[in-house]
Amino acid sequence: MSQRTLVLLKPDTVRRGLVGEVLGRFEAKGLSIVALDFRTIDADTADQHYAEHVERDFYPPLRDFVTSGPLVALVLEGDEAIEVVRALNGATDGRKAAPGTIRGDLSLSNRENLVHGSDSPESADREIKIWFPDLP
Ligand code: RTP
Ligand code: MG
Repeated sequence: MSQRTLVLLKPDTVRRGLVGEVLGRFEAKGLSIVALDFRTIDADTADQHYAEHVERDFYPPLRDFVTSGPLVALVLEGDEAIEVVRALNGATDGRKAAPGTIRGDLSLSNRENLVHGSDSPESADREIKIWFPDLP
């Protein structure tokens, strides 16, 4: 079933010059870009996006990280896009993520792990409205 998912190429991806590499993996997989924007977010937007995590101990440094510079926000579409993107991203902790995944190949951090992908259809709907409220 075709789905849409909200993906972030977090500020570490931009800083490290890996936007092309990471975006290329999603495109090569066959997912379609239906929205894409390069932007720097403020703390309020970070809090909205990470609403489920705002009370966690790890959230303050995560908020500092995601607001630390420009990122690339995009909506990808394709068959089972939500699960497919999460599989391509790999496990949260780059040190433990499997080789062949974006995080497994390119990240050595549990926080600076390059990418975000929505974790369910409900999350995807919620997140797409936050980042791309005008997307039809
Ligand atoms: P994401 O939401 O970014 O796709 O990542 P995820 O589902 O694999 O991980 P999640 O549990 O939703 O965590 C969101 C982001 O918070 C940072 N994080 N830091 N213990 C820590 O220091 C810690 N745990 C998570 C990561 O950037 C993670 O992607
Ligand atoms: Mg998550």
